[in-house]
Amino acid sequence: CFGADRLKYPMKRKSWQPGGGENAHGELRGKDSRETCSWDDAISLMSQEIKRIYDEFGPEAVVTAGSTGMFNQPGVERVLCAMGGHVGVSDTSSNGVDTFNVGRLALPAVDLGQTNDRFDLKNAETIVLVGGNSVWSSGGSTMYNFKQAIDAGVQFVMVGPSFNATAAWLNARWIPVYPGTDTAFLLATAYEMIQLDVVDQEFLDNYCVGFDADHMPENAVTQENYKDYLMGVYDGVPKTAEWASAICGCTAEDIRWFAETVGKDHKVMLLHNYALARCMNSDNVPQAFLAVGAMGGHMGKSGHATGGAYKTYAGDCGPQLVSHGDTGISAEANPIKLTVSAPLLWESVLAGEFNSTGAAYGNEFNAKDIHTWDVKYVSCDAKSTLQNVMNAPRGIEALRSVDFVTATAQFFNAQAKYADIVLPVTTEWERVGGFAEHQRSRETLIVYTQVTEPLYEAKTDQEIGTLLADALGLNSAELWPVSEKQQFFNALNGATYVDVDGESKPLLTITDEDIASWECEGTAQEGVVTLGDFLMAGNYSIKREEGDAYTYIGYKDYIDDPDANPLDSDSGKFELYCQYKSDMLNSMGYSPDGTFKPYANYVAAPDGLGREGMFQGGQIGGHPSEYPFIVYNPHYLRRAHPVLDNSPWLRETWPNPVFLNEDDAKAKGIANGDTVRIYNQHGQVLRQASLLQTIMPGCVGLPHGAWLDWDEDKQLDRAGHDNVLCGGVTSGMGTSGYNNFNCNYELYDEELVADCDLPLRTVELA
Ligand SMILES: Nc1nc2c(c(=O)[nH]1)N[C@H]1C(S)=C(S)[C@@H](COP(=O)(O)OP(=O)(O)OC[C@H]3O[C@@H](n4cnc5c(=O)[nH]c(N)nc54)[C@H](O)[C@@H]3O)O[C@H]1N2
Ligand SMILES: Nc1nc2c(c(=O)[nH]1)N[C@H]1C(S)=C(S)[C@@H](COP(=O)(O)OP(=O)(O)OC[C@H]3O[C@@H](n4cnc5c(=O)[nH]c(N)nc54)[C@H](O)[C@@H]3O)O[C@H]1N2
Ligand SMILES: [Mo]
Repeated sequence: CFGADRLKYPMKRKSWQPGGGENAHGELRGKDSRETCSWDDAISLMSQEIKRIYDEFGPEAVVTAGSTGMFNQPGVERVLCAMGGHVGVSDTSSNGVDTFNVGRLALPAVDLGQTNDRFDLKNAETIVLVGGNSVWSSGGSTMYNFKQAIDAGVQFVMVGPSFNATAAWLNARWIPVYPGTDTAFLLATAYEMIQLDVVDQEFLDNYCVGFDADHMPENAVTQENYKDYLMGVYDGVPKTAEWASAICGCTAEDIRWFAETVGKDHKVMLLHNYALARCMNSDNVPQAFLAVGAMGGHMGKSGHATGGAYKTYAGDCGPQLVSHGDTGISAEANPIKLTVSAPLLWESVLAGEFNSTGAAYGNEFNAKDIHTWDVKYVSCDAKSTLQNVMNAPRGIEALRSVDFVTATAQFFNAQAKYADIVLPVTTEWERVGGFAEHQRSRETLIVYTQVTEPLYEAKTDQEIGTLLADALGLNSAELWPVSEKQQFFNALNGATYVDVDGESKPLLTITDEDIASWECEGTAQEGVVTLGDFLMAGNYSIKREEGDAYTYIGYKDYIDDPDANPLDSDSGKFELYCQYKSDMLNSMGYSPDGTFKPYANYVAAPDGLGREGMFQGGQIGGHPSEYPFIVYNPHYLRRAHPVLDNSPWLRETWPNPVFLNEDDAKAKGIANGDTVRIYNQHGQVLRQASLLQTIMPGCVGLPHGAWLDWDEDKQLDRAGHDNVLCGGVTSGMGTSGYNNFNCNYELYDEELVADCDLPLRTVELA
């Protein structure tokens, strides 16, 4: 907030003029100097250009990748919706392929709260983390909760490409698997569970469909079942430990040990994060994961769980116990229903056509549904699009090809650097208040309030939107009928908690004097904490104790009485054969017809191809490969995506190296601290090497979110921007598969300045 590099004034790119075409000098985006301008001038230029573009080309020439801002959708996006809409960018980012599969498949996903409450962790014998690195990526008391389990003697297992900080802290047994190969690992686990006779047949018969020929769902259009697939009946390939070992890189012994460990005679919690779902062709991983959990009978009972572990919800699930109320203002609907799939965004802008798969949350699935478009305006609003969307080098070209680019920003980040008009937006500290939505738990509500007046000339999203709407002749009072203060007050007034009888009650005691002093409208009420105390404390936590009424065991209702509490799937049961899943995935058109079966089948990835051979030394599918390594992107402690990556203190505390397997790197003559060029067919980046024995041979860990530092001449990124190596490739249901791109690396003859010693990224003024 107070950083010396904070953006202070609205700015215009020097060579840009409204009117499009030549006037835009798009080719100078990212190179040009800047002029500061007044808010009046910035808004006037912006509204003039927006009006021209909507009048001449209509809403389909406008793309915006906005997300929810403070309370609601960000200001510029709201205005664009009122102007007639824009093409949206659909992305499942965090959850990868898991987003779709939940629900109809009745999959255990963390968002649905289907694993157990934190107090139950210690009742397991073994807790398996398939991916996950809570030490770096979960806020709150996640590691404290896991500590309770360690103290109770629970054994942890980590499945994934690195023995990361979390695995080390948990003293976990590590089963190394290459990124994007979890489906193969889980298929072999299932096969070996059958061989070892540790399958809970009763659970499968009562709660699942599709495991064997005798328990098929009514809507099945084939006779194929999961068990016969595992045995190799359909493709002649039994999914043995040896078969999977060649794909995922762990030993067959590891897989058999794992199969025994997660068998029906043990109390096991199977927890996954989403890194394994953020891989190309990982579409079947949710169902393969579900199947192992079901075969072990690990649902609905204390000490057993199968589901997600993510952010502050890792190891702590159940319905939300304390929540804020509505703000009284809802998102402006976007009249344009077309969306472009994020991995294909930049290539589609350049190509002049895109498919509208609505991959994230829509219902129209078809990559062959091609639309032509001629993008004139890209608005970056509350999203780090040029950072977080795949294929950044093409992103730069795409941005240079359009008439107009705008960004709201707090610092001179990638979006701001390539934009024509940059509007300084406030941080959380400069606004009336709000709630932490992502780093909380089911039992805590975190609130923040204003600590400083807006710095320099920064404005809130609502203020920006209001100015823009007025300049465009829209009715801003209709777009924002509620003030920001009143919105915050409404959310406080409507805050609730769940009492021990399961009843929802007002959280805050609010008096008539409170209402008068806030100068807001509201209702006086009796709660369990006063408004003043709540705001002073900054949070409210439900008091919890062992065995209390809030204790939650995922799927308990269903397991106790499946007829009375059917699941959301078509059959009402866990679908190890799910007709909807394969019909949906095959209809998307990103993969050859029939690629996906109704059960979890193994599908090799398009780019992160052929680990089969790599394991045996640089061979892919039996052929030597130019890119024999796999790069994945751990979310990094120093920042939240790119946010805060500009802080010199954080840079000093956590340098941003590339993590390499020590033996691999030494074989290439690379030592700790050496500059390494990491490259593939999509791009190249530089980073200092950090050599570890705790990352699998063949793997490269390139931390997610480093601020783009693009060298135009050499066409490489010095900061190690991850989306330079993640090309615009997609698969399956069209999600972003960040974690399994092939790459190679070599020693590079250039000394890199440590990130913390680089000058602050401030604006060059003309
Ligand atoms: N400090 C910080 N915290 C964050 C974030 C941040 O940027 N910075 N981002 C937040 C957000 S939005 C998210 S989505 C979460 C993400 O946080 P996490 O869900 O923890 O995801 P990652 O960091 O991508 O991956 C964690 C670990 O999974 C393993 N892994 C990677 N690929 C695979 C795979 O294919 N299979 C298996 N089995 N394991 C794999 C790697 O060992 C990696 O270290 O973090 C959140 N928290
Ligand atoms: N290669 C690769 N790419 C990835 C990932 C990966 O692992 N590898 N992870 C993916 C994941 S899991 C996620 S969730 C996405 C995240 O991608 P994004 O949703 O783009 O996340 P942020 O970078 O947090 O973007 C938020 C932006 O909004 C700004 N901002 C914050 N508050 C406000 C506000 O109130 N108003 C306005 N106007 N702006 C505000 C911030 O400064 C920041 O620039 O990235 C994805 N991209
Ligand atoms: Mo995420």
